[in-house]
Amino acid sequence: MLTRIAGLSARVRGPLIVLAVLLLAAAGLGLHRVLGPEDTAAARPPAGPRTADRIVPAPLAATAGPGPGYRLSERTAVRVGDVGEQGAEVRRIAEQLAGELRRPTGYPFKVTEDGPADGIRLQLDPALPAETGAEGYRLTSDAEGVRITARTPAGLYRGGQTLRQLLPPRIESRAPVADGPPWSVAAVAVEDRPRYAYRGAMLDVARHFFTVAEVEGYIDRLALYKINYLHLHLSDDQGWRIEIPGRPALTAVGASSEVGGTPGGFYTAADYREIVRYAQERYLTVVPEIDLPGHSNAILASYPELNCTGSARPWPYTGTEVGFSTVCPTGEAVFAFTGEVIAELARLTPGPYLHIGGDEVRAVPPEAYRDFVRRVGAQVLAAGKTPVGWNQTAPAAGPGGVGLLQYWDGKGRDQDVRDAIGRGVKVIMSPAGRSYLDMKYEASYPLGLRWAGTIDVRSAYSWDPDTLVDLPAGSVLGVEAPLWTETLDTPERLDLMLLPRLPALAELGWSPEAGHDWAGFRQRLAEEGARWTAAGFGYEKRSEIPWPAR
Ligand code: TNX
Repeated sequence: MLTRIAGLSARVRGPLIVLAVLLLAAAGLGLHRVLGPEDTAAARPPAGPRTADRIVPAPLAATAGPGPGYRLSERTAVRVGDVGEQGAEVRRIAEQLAGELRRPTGYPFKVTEDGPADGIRLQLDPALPAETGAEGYRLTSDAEGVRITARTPAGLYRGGQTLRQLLPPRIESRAPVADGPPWSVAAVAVEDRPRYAYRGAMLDVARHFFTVAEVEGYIDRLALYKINYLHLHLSDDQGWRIEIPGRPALTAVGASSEVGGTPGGFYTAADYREIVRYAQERYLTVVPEIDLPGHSNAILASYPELNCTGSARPWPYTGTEVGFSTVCPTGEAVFAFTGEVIAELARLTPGPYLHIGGDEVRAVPPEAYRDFVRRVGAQVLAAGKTPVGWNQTAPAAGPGGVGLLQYWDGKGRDQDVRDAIGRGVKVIMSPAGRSYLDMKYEASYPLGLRWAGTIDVRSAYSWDPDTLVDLPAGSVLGVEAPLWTETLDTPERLDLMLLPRLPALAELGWSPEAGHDWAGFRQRLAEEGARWTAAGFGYEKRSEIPWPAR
């Protein structure tokens, strides 16, 4: 008696669920309710088991099982099974999950290698089908417990995020929940893996600086939705945000300000390492970006000798214009500078990518621009990393140069991108009109910009990364949602732009295209509001989403 849920359209899925419930009820198997009107209309927070039909991003397949599911208790242990070579990491993931469950429930969640049969079990299983991949997992729950299996620790971690979503929203509370609901997981079998290998979010810490703790809070939000890359925009006209040995003016001068003239800030190497570590523990890879040759006024203010066009503005530059600055694209002093910066970033960054920007350069002729990007790209390759560039760098992309393009504006240059794909390059889709989380929800919205249009939740959700732009099949590595911060100066404001749109982008990146369905998505998203409130995350209560009345 199985009902495959994801992968079917809502039209087919709804009746199938109803049919399954009726058949199971008729068979006297006592299936828990799947989705009823009381879930959304309840005057009190939902207390019962949650079903797989509420997982965001939607899983590849979910099957509502018979029986009452599993209820967490004082006795629930987290077992890591036969741990093998990667045992320490599996144990760490188990400890992290146990820690998250302990806070609201107050239960001890002992992490053990054997122990009682019931409980939560995390098990590596190399015998799972190869298509499960590096991030796929299986999760099953019944009266005995919850089992997550995966081929890799990353898969176990992603499965753990699904388990959080299968519990009542108050499981996200950072403090003990008095009078908590029964902490129950519905009986379910989930089989899951991502559509795309790259599912990113970007934070612009250059226009406004955000502290390590604030960036870690941002990571918490991303991890819930199975985002696996965090792109940090570390330099721009208004500020430079990372310490580089031998280049003290970058931090003494370049980091001293931000948009609006407030003080700015920067990350020491230890700060940056801490962000990388925190991200890694949640299976996110940091992609640092130093934007060159444009967006470089903070560099020029710090080291004026890197300027040969007179493009610098007086320091500090606290406005929000773009495209005016450039480092000298042919100067040897500039390549010495980029070499030092790249070497340090490569040393501090365990991930495979370094982003070299390349957008909005007005002051450099195309040939000089292309040669500059190729040479900086070669420096990144020599440092052992793959250079990533905004789509303007397409003419410099291919073997020996930029290896991954981030598509954001197109602006009639799609052919350049197609040509680069012909040279073996892949693309991350960040179309500004769909994925830029700094765009306003609607024209009258107080925060954000409008140059790429307005983006409500529905339009953030309703596109296909493979087909929005005419690109050869198989060339899209994934999606990324950038959050530029010209108008966003506090973590509270970041939240208002991020939630509820980030989950829309996350679902485009993770879930099978065949299951995309706005009507179903907005229902699942509505349930996330209570989860964010419990976690202390702010969000914009857009009227497009049927938030339950509380
Ligand atoms: C365009 S996207 C930019 C940024 C701005 C952003 C604001 C890109 C590569 N360049 O410099 O912050 O628009 O939405």
